[in-house]
Amino acid sequence: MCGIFAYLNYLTPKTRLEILELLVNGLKRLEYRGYDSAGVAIDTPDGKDMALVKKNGKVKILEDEIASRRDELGANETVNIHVGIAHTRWATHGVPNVANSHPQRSDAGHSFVVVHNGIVTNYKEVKTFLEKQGHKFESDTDTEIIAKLIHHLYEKHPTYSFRELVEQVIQQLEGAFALCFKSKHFPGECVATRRGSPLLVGIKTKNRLETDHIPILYGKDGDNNHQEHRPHGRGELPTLPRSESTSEFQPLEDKEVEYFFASDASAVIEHTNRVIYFEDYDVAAVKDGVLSIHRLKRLTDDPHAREITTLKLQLQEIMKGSYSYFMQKEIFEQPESVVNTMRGRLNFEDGTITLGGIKEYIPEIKRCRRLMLIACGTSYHSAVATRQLLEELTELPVMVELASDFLDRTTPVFRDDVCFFISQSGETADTLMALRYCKLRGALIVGITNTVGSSICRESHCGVHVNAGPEIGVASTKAYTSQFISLVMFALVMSEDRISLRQRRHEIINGLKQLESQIKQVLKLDQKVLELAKELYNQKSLLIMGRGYNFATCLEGALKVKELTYMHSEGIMAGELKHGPLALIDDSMPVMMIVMRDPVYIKCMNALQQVTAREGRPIVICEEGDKETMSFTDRALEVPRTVDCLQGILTVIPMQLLSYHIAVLRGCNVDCPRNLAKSVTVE
Ligand code: G6Q
Ligand code: GLU
Repeated sequence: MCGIFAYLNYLTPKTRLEILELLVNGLKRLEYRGYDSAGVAIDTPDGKDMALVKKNGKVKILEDEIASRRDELGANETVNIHVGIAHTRWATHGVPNVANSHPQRSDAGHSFVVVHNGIVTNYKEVKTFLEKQGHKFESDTDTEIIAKLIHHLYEKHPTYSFRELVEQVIQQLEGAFALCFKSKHFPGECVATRRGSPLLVGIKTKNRLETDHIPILYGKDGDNNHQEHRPHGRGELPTLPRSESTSEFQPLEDKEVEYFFASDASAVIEHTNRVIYFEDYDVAAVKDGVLSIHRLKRLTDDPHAREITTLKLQLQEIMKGSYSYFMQKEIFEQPESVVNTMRGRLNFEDGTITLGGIKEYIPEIKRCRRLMLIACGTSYHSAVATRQLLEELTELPVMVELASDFLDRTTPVFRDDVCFFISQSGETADTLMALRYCKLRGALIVGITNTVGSSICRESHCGVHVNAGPEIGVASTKAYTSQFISLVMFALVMSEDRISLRQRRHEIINGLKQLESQIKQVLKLDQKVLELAKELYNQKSLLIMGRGYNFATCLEGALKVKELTYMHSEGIMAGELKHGPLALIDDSMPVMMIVMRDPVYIKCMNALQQVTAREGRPIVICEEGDKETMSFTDRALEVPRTVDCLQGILTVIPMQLLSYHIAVLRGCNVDCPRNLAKSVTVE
């Protein structure tokens, strides 16, 4: 989804050009999240106004525009204290264009500007109210009401601080947001807040910070915080309680400081590894170089402070390295990423598995009524891929659900259900909504995420970090194989005291041990896959068939082909062939079939024969050296044999490579396919 980036330098002189470069670079780091337009706001050289530069399309276009306006923007001038805010927008309200892109402003004089990630659901009511007050709107966004509302409140309460004004504003807003404000009336100050969308701040000081936490200031009288205050239908906005600072506040030791507000750490890591992840309802304000975090109301389990986290992430981890695309890099990282998922958890010596994040909950999980695996897209496929093994090793009913559909059905959920939420980003709105739905009904919530500190992570009772490392390509690859392995490890933990399953567990653990070298072997198919891609890239459609443990590979392979190449592709359960899809088969329909020597081998062979009997010429993914299967085709991709329930990890990789190569050959944007976003924070 969109990206927020703001930069505040306090007593750390920078030229305007440096500031603009910093802002644009911040946006570039967030590009992978998906967006359609971009913009920045900085002070004008005379310090009396603001300059907004906004462009439709890529950050590069914004960068070129900034370069062409260098003189007007006073690029060479140095400033000691300054706030710049920047944004990549993924339109939800109003088409992508300059007027709708952010920053959105309060008025032509730029009293206040704001960047926003999310959706304000009651924007219409607020807009009607503001229009009645004489405010003229210039965009179709929901965001613009925020800029106008803060201006309105400022005029009404001229003594309020910037932070207090933001607190007043957010109490009028419904929906999800991360916001960053800048104001002409509060030079050198920046206020940021969130509710439902991610936001963090990176802190850079000359000397190491003395403190590892920032105390939270709670409003003295915040009890009205949860009341609904809708401006519509009233003559004026209600005045809400002001939170007050207290003397407890300890400023940072260093005077010279830089702050980087961002939607995620990838935009911050090249500047500092010291960050604070904000929680919903936090209002963070920087004034006179001092950061303070406020909340209007203190809940019983609220902490006294927000911790400053030291990020372990290295910049090169989020850079492309020698690969042409992030997706390609991520496919080739899988020998290491699968090991990272198992590291410190699976002891191959004695066959024990410890999942620290859910250890204490295992007895409770063992007593549950059923397991529910809930996710979207690729993450959903990892649930499909492991369902059979989970059923086998836990002997519990296992439901696998698409988060959106699960919510549409208002599915019954009970206190003795255990609900897994699988998400690479940990921010997917559908998955998060389903999580909250299940939590409300008393189920145990287990998060399986790749993003530490993400919303799903924080809102789960317990969970497993898949530890695949940052995944930047919008098409998920290494996160999938790591999610797969995390769920396999969970199944193994659930069956550790079952004597009858000892042999099976041993076989699986052994299979996991071989994965690193087997994945390396599969990756050697790259050239061969490229040749196949050359045959296929002009086709309109690609059918991918399989069943049993490899059905998930068909779904995931087809999703990869669709999203990356814009070709039609469908994953077909081979058992369903004769119930319809067989009608599609002729000598020109491109078909791939996955045929492994597992319990459904004979059935897969039947399907293969049915296809070849209709003059289909399938490309087969089969086990290394399986001459019998290969006798039905002239094009086979041979993958090493592993234990049946892990085979899907090895069969999905040729599909990842194939979709990648077809996308390159078709000239598609591999890392940012059209219309898609890495982190889908709207339902
Ligand atoms: C797949 C896409 C997409 C993704 C979902 C769920 O290649 O990236 O299908 O898997 O949008 O995202 P999360 O795993 O982040 O919840
Ligand atoms: N809802 C806002 C808009 O459409 C923000 C979208 C976003 O998250 O980028 O402008």
